[in-house]
Amino acid sequence: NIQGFIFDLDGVLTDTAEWHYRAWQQLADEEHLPFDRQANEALRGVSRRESLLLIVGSHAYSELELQKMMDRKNRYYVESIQTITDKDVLPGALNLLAEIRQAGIKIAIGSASKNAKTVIEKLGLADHVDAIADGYSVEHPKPAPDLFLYAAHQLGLDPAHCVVVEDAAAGIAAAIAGGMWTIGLGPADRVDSADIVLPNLMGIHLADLQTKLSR
Ligand code: B16
Ligand code: MG
Repeated sequence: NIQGFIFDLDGVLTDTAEWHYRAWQQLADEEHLPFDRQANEALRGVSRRESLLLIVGSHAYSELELQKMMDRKNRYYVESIQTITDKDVLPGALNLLAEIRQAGIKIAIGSASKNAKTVIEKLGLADHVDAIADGYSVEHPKPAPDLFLYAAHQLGLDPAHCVVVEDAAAGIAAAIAGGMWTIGLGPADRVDSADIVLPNLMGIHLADLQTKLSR
């Protein structure tokens, strides 16, 4: 039986992916590195450093240059998320969070982002969750299980009693590696290793998820 839900942030509770994309695109354009929406798909749920390494490819940059580029991308991104409000919570998410809390089940957010706390505050979700694991919480990013194990630990729960809700292949892999149940959001080819695959959280009820996960 499920005692805790761990929600990814970007792509699950809100759509900051577009802002991440635009910030990377601006950086790539300035650096004359080839990049587009298609290439951006590989960056979904991937940490800032890993994302940059995917964009620069085999181009040689020093560690200092990489650091400066990461800082620059983050400045563009942070500037764009200032306008986030509670209207940017994705459809169905708030209702599901309320049902979970009502049922006495614990809730954590497990996001690779170092900006997760800011985004959660701006979305008005801080009071809806019991714990936050973010880009500062652990050393090894998804697909390592560390972030979700940290979140389960923060909730005081056995990972086997937790379910992770994710939109990224790296996130589903991380949850499976951590011995957790998985709900994948998005096209099946991206999250098909999840226990349950859904297009998004719209119209999704806790009872339906519990039934499917107990089978
Ligand atoms: P930051 P998630 C991830 O958030 C994003 O999906 C990914 O695009 C981003 O690169 C990563 O956070 C790091 O974000 O640069 O703000 O630290 O999906 O794990 O909530
Ligand atoms: Mg995500």
